[in-house]
Order: sequence, then structure tokens, then C-alpha cells
Amino acid sequence: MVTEERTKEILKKLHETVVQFEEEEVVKWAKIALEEGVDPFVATMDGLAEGMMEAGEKFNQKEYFVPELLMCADALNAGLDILKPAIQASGRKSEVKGSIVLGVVEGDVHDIGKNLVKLMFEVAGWTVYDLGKDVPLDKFVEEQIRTESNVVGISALMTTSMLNMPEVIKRLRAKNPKVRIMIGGAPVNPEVAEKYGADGYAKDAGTAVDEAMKLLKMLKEEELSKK
Ligand code: B1M
Repeated sequence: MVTEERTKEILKKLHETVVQFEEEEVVKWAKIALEEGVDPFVATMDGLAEGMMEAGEKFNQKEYFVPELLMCADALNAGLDILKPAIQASGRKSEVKGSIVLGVVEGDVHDIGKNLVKLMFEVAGWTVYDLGKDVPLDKFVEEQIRTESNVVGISALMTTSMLNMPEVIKRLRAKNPKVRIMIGGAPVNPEVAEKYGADGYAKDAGTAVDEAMKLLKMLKEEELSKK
């Protein structure tokens, strides 16, 4: 059993090596995390993702620029490649399963958070139709119709790109009033979700599946009450 102190040390190393974009070191510490029994989801969120947050702070301070951020993202992804199979293996399949169309809205290329959200849905046994990043608004609608998915998840990381969300929601509802829509991403919050007409909001990857399950349950109850 890994001690709390050692866990903290490993998380700190994962964090620091992402900030320093030391890809090989990130991989090394991700492997150590697994060998020593650190929860791979905790290693991802409290180690790798926290490192990316600090890189963001450095970007704010004009200490880092886009090339550094890209190298940090590469380092994070290298660590995620090691931790992902362990997260998938540790996943408890949920009883309620659904399918979700997921993507980062048009005008936005930030996909690290969306990829973590995707991972959590996969771990829970959902079918994920991943549209990727910078997704044209109508693509969400087309894919929802094609796949008959119960839920659509839209991510945005910028105060500019988030403005595209209400239009996607409007178009989705026009084609299928039954679809359940959830949004997420750093500039979004429950008030924004309500204002934009979304059915749900999740603040992070850890809570996204629960939120989607809630939406699915409500949808099923509504369908039953109509019978
Ligand atoms: Co950019 N970027 N970036 N960037 N970048 C931000 C977002 C910014 C806040 C930095 C800053 O100024 N402080 C800022 C946006 C400002 C604004 O709001 N207007 C910004 C900017 C300005 C830009 C550029 C314009 C820079 C430039 O070119 N001058 C450019 C934009 C290009 C574009 O999109 N059109 C740009 C580019 C990039 C990189 C490509 C270099 C890189 C992205 C690499 C990639 O994603 N593949 C990058 C990065 C890495 C960041 C920061 C530093 C980190 C984002 C991140 O990955 N966080 C970011 C600053 C910051 O956030 N501190 C910043 C880690 C990730 C795990 O968290 O994405 O929040 P997050 O995801 C969380 C939750 O939000 C939630 O769960 C996730 C996991 O827990 N969540 C959901 C996300 N989606 C969800 C969906 C859900 C539910 C939950 O349901 C559907």
C-alpha cells in the first residue's frame, strides 16, 4: 500500500515534469505511480492535469507561450498513454449505459479535458462518438441523428468559443427535442448551462458520467410516464 507521503511525492513529480515538458520523465513517473499503486485516475487528475494548470498560469504570466504549452500537452499525453489502460482496467461498468456524442465546439482546439471526459465515459461502459476538436456546429446535430445517441456533450475552454454553445443546443433541439445535452469546460458553470438551455453541466471528468446518467434516467422516466 503506497503511503500518503509517497503518493504526494509521485503526484508532485508528475505535475512538475508536465510543467517542465520532460516527456521521458513524465513517462517514468507515470510508470512508478502504477508500480507503487497510486490510483491512476488520481495520478492523471492531481498530477498530470494539475501540471497543465500551472503551465496555464505561466502562459498568463507570459513566462510560457504556445510552443511551451504544446510541449506540456505532449508530455501530459505521454503520461496519459501509460495511465489510461490502468484507468480503463479499474473502471466499474455502470448499470445505466448510454451513448454520447462528444466534441469541442467550433473555434476551440483545447481537447485535453474533453479527452479525459471521454476516457471516463469509456471506463463506465458508454459508447462514445468522439467528434474531436473545433467541431462545426452542425456536425453535433448530424452525428446525434446518425448514432441516435441519448446524450450530446459539448466542451469549450474559451470565453469566445463558448458563445457557439447555445447555437449548437438550439440546432440539436430543433432536430430532436428528446436529446439530452450537457456542457463543460473551464469558462462554463451551472448558471451558463442554464442560460444556454443545456440540460446538464459537469465541472470535471470525475463528475461528467454521473451527470450524464442523471440525464439518461430523467429521459427514461419521461418516456415511461408517456406510455
Ligand atoms: Co490555450 N487558452 N490557447 N492552448 N490553453 C487557455 C484555455 C486560456 C484560458 C489560457 C489563458 O489565457 N490563461 C486561454 C483562453 C482565454 C479565453 O477564455 N478567451 C487560451 C488561449 C487564449 C489560447 C490561444 C488563443 C493562444 C494563442 O494562440 N494565442 C490558442 C487558441 C486556439 C483555439 O482554440 N482556437 C490556444 C492554444 C492552446 C494550445 C494548443 C497551445 C494548448 C491546447 C492543447 C490541447 O488541448 N491539445 C493550450 C492549453 C494547454 C491551454 C491551457 C494552458 C490548459 C488547458 C488544459 O488542457 N487544461 C489553458 C489555461 C487553463 O485552463 N489554465 C488555455 C487541463 C484540462 C485537464 O482541464 O480543459 O479545464 P480542462 O478540462 C477539465 C474541465 O474543464 C472539464 O473536465 C476536464 C477534466 O477534468 N471539462 C468538461 C472539459 N470539457 C468538459 C465537457 C463536459 C464536462 C466537463 O461535458 C461535456
